[in-house]
Amino acid sequence: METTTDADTTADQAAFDALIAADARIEPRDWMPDDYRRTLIRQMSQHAHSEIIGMQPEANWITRAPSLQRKAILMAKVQDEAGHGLYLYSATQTLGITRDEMTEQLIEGRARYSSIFNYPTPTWADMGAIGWLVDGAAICNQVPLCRCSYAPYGRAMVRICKEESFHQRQGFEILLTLMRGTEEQRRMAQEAVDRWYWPSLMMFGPPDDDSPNSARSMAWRIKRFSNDELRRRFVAMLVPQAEALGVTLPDPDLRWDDEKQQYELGEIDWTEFQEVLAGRGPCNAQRLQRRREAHEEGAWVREAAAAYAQKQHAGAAA
Ligand code: FAQ
Repeated sequence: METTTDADTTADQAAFDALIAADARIEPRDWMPDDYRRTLIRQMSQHAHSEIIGMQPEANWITRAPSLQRKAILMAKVQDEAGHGLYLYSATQTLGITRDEMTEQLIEGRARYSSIFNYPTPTWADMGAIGWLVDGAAICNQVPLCRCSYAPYGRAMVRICKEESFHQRQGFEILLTLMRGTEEQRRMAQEAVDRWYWPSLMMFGPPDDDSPNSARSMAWRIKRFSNDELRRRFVAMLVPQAEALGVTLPDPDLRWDDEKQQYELGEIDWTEFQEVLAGRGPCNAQRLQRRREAHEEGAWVREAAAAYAQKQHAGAAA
């Protein structure tokens, strides 16, 4: 039996540190510190859960989309989110956790998923605001993750980001169509932007001073930029787009600081963020309940797939 000595571990750690310092990639079979593995499992599984729970606010509008074309586009988008969840679960499994364990953590309410998916979607304009703001925030956060030091995560993010770019444009286009419509449609678009703007800023996580994981994740090159830096980049991207749309970003304190060459944002309501994280957002209970039901309703599919796989395996072995 092989035993691991202190000398082995020190050499492994040195090899890992050298890879990180060289900005190279860590592959699943490479040695990695336990905390690095745990951090990745935490972030990647939360990310996967977000994609899966994130299907719900938009799926809510598939039957009520205003035209056949809008319905087809929305269905494709929601299916893309399912695909993102699946790549991310697969990538997370390379770290030694099973899909069943992750699913259990989610449906038992022990896992986090993005705060943003606990808000309701009362009008069609919310589909535009989600695409423009939520997918826009996702792109700003996730493009740097394409260079994440853990290779399977980075590879999954490349494809995901391409699809998110399409999602953001379709959201922008929904809002543009509404803004070129009637007075009532313009009001509907502005109200949806008012609803989603602040929650989309919260997607980037707590302020840097209050972000316990950032420093280590940045040293490990999992995260490349801090939460506040990405949040500011996102707002800088939104400002000219809001102007093109003719919508107002609902932050009277938003201003360009010429000296710092960056936007200064108004105060974010971090109490609201903490409430949503604690499970007390507008839709937390409903989202989890729906996920649990879907899991139970899907039991026969899992059983059938397992029986089929067993049959194939028996056939191949005969
Ligand atoms: N919601 O120390 P930090 C999408 C937690 S996908 C809930 O700063 P970290 C596509 C955090 O987990 C959206 N919890 O943590 C789509 C930690 O708690 P823990 C999802 C949050 O990890 C579009 C604690 O607060 N994207 O939108 C949130 O360094 C449309 C302290 O925070 C990703 O997951 C939050 N917003 O930075 C789908 C991207 N923020 O675990 C459908 C990958 C923070 O210690 C429709 N993730 N927390 O108990 C990341 O980049 C990072 O994990 C951050 C947080 C930036 C989210």
